[in-house]
Amino acid sequence: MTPKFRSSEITPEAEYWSRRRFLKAAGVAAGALALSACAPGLGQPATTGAPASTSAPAASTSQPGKDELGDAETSYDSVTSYNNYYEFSQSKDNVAVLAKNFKTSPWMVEVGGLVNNPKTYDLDDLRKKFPAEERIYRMRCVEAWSMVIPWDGFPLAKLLKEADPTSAAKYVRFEALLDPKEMPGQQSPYFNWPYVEGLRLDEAQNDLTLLATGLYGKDLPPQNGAPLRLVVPWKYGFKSIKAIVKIDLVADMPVSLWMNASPTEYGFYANVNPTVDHPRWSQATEERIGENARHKTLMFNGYGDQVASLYQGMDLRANF
Ligand SMILES: Nc1nc2c(c(=O)[nH]1)N[C@H]1C(S)=C(S)[C@@H](COP(=O)(O)O)O[C@H]1N2
Ligand SMILES: [Mo]
Repeated sequence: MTPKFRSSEITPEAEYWSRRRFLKAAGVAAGALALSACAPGLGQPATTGAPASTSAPAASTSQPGKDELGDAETSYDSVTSYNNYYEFSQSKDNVAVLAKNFKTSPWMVEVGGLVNNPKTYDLDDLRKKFPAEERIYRMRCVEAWSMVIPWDGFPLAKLLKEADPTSAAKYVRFEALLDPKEMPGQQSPYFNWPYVEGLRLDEAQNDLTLLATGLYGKDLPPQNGAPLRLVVPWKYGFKSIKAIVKIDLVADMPVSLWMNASPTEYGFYANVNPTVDHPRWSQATEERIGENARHKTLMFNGYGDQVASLYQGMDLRANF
C-alpha cells in the first residue's frame, strides 16, 4: 500500500515548479540559472555528432533538425542531461549520473493479459522484428517545460496487432522495472512502485504512439528510459513510461503511479491542454528547454489533427 501523504510533502512534478517560483519571487533569476546549469546545450544547435534527422513522422513537411511545425530539435546534451526519472532521483539534473551504470541488457518484455497471443520478448528480438523509424516529437512535461526530441522506435500498434487483443480488452497497462537495488529512488516510500501507466486501447493503437528504443539515431541512454520506453506526444510527459518490462491488455482503467500519488493533480488522460490548469500552476505556456522565449502550449501538444477525434464528446476538464 502507498502511504497517503499531503500534497505539500510530495516532491514530484510540482515542488520543482513552486521552488522556481519562490526563487523568482525572491528576485533571483533562478529559472534561467538552474536551467543553464543543467542544460549545457542552451541556445546551441546539437553539436554532439549525432546524425541529423532526415525523415519526418506523420507529416512529411519537416526540415532536417526541425519538427513539422518548424520547431528546432532540443540539443542532444539537454535531452540526455535534464530528465525526470523518479526511480533514480527526484531532481532532474543528476539522473544521467545516477543511471549511468544501469544494466539494460539482457532485457525481457512480457506482453499478456487479454490477448490471444501472449509472449515474452527478448528486447533484441523485438527490435529486429519491428525496425525503428524516426519520429520527431514535441515532449511537454506537466511541469510546463518542453523539448523537441528525434526518437527512434516503432508504433505500439504493431506489437498490439501481433498480441491480438480479445474483445474484452479496453486498456493497455504498462509496468516499469522494479529493482530497488539498481534504482535507488525506489527506496522512497512516497510512491507505489513500480511505475505504472496506462492508455485506452484506441489511444495505444494510434499511429503517433511509439515504443522508443533510441534518440538522435543512437540507442536510448539509461536516463531516457533504456532499453524501451513509451512516447505519447499529445499527453504530458509522465505518461511516457520508461524501462518497460510488462505490457498487459486489461478491461479496467489502470491506476498509474501518479494517479495514486496525487489524484487531484494527475489524471488518467493527461492530454496536453492549455485551458485546463494544474491545481498549482498555469498550463497556458511552457519553457522550451534551450530557448529563451516561452512557447504557447498547444491543444493536444499540436497533434489535434491526429488525436482530437479520440475525445469527441468527452469533458476534458473532468477527464484531465
Ligand atoms: N519509469 C519512469 N518513466 C517516466 C518517469 C519516471 O519517473 N519513471 N518520468 C516521466 C516524466 S514526468 C517525464 S517528463 C518524462 C521525461 O522523459 P525524458 O527524461 O526522456 O525527457 O519521462 C516520464 N517517464
Ligand atoms: Mo514530466
